[in-house]
Amino acid sequence: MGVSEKLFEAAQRVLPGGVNSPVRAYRAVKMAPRFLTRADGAYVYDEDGGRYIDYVCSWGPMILGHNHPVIREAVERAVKDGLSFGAPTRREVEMAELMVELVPHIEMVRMVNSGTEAVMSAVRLARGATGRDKIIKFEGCYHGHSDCLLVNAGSSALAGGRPSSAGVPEDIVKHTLTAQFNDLGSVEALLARYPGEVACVLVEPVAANMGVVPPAEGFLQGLRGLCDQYGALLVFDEVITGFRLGTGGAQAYYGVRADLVTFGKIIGGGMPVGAYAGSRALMEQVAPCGGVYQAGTLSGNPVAMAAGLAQLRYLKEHPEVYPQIDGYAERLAAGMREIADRAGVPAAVNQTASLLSPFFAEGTVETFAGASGSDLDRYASYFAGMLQNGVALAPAQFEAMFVSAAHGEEEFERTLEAFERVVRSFS
Ligand code: KE4
Repeated sequence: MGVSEKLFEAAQRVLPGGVNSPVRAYRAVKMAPRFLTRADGAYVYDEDGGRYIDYVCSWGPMILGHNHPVIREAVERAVKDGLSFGAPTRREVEMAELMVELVPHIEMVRMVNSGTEAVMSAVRLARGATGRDKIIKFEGCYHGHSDCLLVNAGSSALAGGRPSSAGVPEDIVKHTLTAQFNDLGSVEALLARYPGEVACVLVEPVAANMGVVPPAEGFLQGLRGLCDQYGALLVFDEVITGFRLGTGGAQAYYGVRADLVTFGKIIGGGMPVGAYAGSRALMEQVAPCGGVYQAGTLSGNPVAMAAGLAQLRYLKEHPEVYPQIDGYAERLAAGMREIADRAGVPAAVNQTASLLSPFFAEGTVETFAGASGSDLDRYASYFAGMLQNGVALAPAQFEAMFVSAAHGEEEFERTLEAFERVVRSFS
């Protein structure tokens, strides 16, 4: 028994499922999780001496690769001045000013500590600002674990076979309506059925918690039009796409204005940071200047702000990162498609910017039904095979592969070699 297995046994005695977040338990791939010791560049290292090309990237934050010196040194400098004050600091102003500068259509930002908090708060603000109770989300999209959003959720809620959660009262979720991603008709039907009652339409602009499913041509523009028609707010959950599709995120990438935008992951540089943002008219309805309450002991934490600022400033000063990582992902997806075709193994590889997902399915995957209808057992075999070949992927189909600026030609070649070995074993 290896060290990871031994640690997992100990972990399961004191941590639910042995983990602090369900997807890490590897249940969807039916094996004991790798316990990591460190990460550097494009690689992670486990307790048994394993070294893996990493496409989890901490679920998105590590866009520059792990242990980037610019971020590490910013944190090392910050910790010398203290870890947390519970008081306003210069860095929080600089962080908000930088986000307002880089992200279109936002005038104010509120920092929180996770994507969950960001989306939960944005939904509360949408409800407070409109005086309406209902919200529309999409089946298979995941927005963190706040009660009203654990309905038909994606990510590990879906992988665990519980897209809705125990412990959430019916009274809470009765206002959460579910539409189908890439199906504008399903959205309009709900808006028309509940005229004047829907506070917001909440969407991942690129669905990345059912695997990666890009928005169909006109879908996001259509949501904007429907929200304007019915007086609902359009909320882009950019916890994954924020600063991933470019410094302007999905609003810039697709040219669609959202009323509220949520962030996480990349803006923390690996530290616990989330944020929500919007117009001054909306954001000044948040306490202490408005009636929508939200607070947090560690919100805007000075060390976390140092990490986030270092990463965002680097991305602003090095725009070449984006065509680099997008180009890598595009080439990798093309190579994977070619290999699967040659091996006669049905696979759909979706890719948007530096996000990609292979699905083992016939034809294309453009909806939640397509994603959830793919061969999940084959994904589990694929995951295990890639791990054996030194490539660490998301341990569940309903996640994304994340490319970082540290992934280079050697990693590219080795990833495709591993993919070919594994896929050939299926044919
Ligand atoms: P966190 O509370 O995990 O920081 O963010 C929640 C969240 C909100 N919105 C989107 C679009 C997200 O993808 C997430 C979290 N993503 C998952 C991975 N799919 C985090 C990994 C995990 O749950 O351990």
